Amino acid sequence: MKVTPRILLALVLAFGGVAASAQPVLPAGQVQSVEVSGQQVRLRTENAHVELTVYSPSVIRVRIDKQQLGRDFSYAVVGKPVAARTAVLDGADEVVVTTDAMIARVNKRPFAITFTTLDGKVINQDEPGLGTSWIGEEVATYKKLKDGERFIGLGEKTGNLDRRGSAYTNWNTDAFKYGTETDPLYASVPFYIGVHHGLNYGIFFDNSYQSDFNFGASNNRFASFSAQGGEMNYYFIHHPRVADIIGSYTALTGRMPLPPLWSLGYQQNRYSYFPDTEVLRIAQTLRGKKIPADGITLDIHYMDAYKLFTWDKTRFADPAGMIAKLDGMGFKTTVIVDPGIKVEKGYGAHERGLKAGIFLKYPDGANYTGEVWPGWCHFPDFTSAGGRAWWRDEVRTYAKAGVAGLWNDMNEISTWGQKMPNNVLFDFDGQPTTHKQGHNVYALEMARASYEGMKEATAQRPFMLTRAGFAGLQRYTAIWTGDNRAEEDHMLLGVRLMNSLGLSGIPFTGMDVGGFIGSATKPLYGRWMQIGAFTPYFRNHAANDTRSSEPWTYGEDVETISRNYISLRYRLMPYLYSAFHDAASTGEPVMRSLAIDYTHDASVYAPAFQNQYMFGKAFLVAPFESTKDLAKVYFPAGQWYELHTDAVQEGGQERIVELSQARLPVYVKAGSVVPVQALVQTTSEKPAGPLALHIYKGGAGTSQLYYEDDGASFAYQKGAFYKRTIGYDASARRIDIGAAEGSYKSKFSKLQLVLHGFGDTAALDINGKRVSLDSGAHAFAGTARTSSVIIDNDSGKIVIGY
Ligand code: NBV
Repeated sequence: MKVTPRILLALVLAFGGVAASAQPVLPAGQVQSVEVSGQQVRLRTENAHVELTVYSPSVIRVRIDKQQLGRDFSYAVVGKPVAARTAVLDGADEVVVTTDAMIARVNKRPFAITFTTLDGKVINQDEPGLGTSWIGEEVATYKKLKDGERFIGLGEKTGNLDRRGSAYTNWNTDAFKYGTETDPLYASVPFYIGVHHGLNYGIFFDNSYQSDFNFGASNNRFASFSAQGGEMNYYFIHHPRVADIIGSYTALTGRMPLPPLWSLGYQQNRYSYFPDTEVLRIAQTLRGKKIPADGITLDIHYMDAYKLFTWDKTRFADPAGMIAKLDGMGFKTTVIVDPGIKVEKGYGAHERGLKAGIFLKYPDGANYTGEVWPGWCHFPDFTSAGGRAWWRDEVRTYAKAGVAGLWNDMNEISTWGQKMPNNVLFDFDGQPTTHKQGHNVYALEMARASYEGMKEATAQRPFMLTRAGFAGLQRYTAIWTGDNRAEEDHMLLGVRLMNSLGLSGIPFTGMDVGGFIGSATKPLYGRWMQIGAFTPYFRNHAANDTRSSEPWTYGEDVETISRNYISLRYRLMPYLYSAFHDAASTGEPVMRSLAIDYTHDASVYAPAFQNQYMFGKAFLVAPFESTKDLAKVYFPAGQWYELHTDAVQEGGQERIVELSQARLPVYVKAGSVVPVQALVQTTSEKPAGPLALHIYKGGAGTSQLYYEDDGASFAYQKGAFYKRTIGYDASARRIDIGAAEGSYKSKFSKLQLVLHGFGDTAALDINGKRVSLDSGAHAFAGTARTSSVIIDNDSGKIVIGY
């Protein structure tokens, strides 16, 4: 056929896609058709297929692809859409989707989405000229930058709390010795929160390919997110409170199950403690020196030649015996697990893996071989049901020996810092794909297999720690921030990393306290221990070529500081466990960046104050370098009690505070109720005396849930818990201690009130009874006063008397 210009034109019109794909940047183009079904709207644009789904009044999902939308599959998302009133209006110029909480307006020419509040305020909108487009297989959505817009979250990312002006990449990386600006690090959480003009929203980009986020870096026009393959697939979340955005995000990606109580205790770690006698010596020294602790962790040297699921029998002749001894002393044992399985004839795990055919493979069916600790290794495919099942079986050997926790390391996958070939195939649960899509979810699925395996084998709550991960990792595991350095700025960076992880739905976080690489100075170590006591996962760790780093190795002063702060944490255990219970039920983090509760207060983003955070809802922690004598602390709105002196500080201002090596600046928010117990040396010890409820006068009327259970099993899911809500209303001078709920018998037979700042209060209404605070020996005059007001837990009676 002779191709005339007319035929050519017809061809171009008929195969618009062919012509369009010749464009260097392919836009979604104009909307051509609209189809509405219930809570879903499907659109066909010139170059794309689009689907908007209302997941809840506050969550709208957007899927966009060049092809027909494919299998709807995600390792991150476990939440399903809920019935939500949805009105869809298909007009000439736009499609308007209205829920009870927000409006999505889809412009038709060209395709672009604007999200508004119900009264029309723009929360977030596609950059009108850029929208969603492709460069080859790379898909990107561009959002218009708003004046003063800030960006927070995005998981384990270095840099400032406010990420405006920065760009980041999500590609899980073994970032040994990372710097304070290094990106990417180990874990990827493609979820961020935008804040401007009193409005907040969250965007979760559920795509496991390498993704890039640009928050107005090297441009003043847009914030964008892109991935090297796959769909544009994001969830837009809007709530007036950041806490609720995290709530909706974790309704989608899941929440942390309650961890075992012991894992909130202090953990002593080193690369590596061996042989068994050394492990026991460390445990005995902690006990002897009255430094409370609950966990000991075994790094790679417990294995025989780094072969997973084996023990070096010269170092650990009787692992079960040693673990039992540790258990008897109130220590739980965690062991490290790496995904690399040594290629070696006769090595059981390798042979069984080969037989089960569960290792990652090249397209020609040969197993992929990469080099790591044990030498050349094969790697289980955790994205296959078979791979996970195989791993679950293998980890039983640890459960059998009495191991209580698994520490999932090197799971980026790290092969000596080398890049794994992209043609390695991942099963991706039945839809084989390449390393490009599988890489970022590998660690998430490893943690899942480890968690499920240990749970099946022990029927107890297992403790899990991971280095790498993806959105949703909180369903299975805690995370720590990898190989940091024993440097002042790293300590503070660790705080920011954890604050950011908390904003990103991950409440159980830790850092190597004391620093992994290099050796800390005495003051730095002391300060780090103080801060560590106010972080969710509190573990001291150090690399193999560093000096000993146990709390007693830095001299008496530092030992005392460490003991004091670890002991403080143990006294606060009832508060901390309740905060973990909150996190497990709401998704809100334990370590709360001030951006959560004081979102629109510009000061919280100031570089000088951005490291400050709330530990639970009561404590304001202001971490500083150990080298400083003076520092500025920002006190957000409200009133704040200095933890040790009860001195009251008015909020809404900054103050210069004097620093000392012995004290970390910590303040308690007025109106807080803080449950405290007597000192114990391990969480397995029963605390003596009553549970003291410390109440700090002031605030706007609060309630605190006190929660307790056996701390180990899943019986709490069947009602075996004990909880009470303690309400405190300062203006009404009322304290209401709610009835005990649940079938679990509290370990405290009595509750006691400790009142702070009530010196000028004559009387309080306690559970409807007027109690004079003036009578008797001025029981409540001055600062903290312990009452004789007792709630008898055993009889259920509230006995108020002197
Ligand atoms: O297993 C040894 C280390 C471990 O101590 C550390 O915490 C991990 O982040 N591991 C990395 C292996 C490589 C260390 C150079």
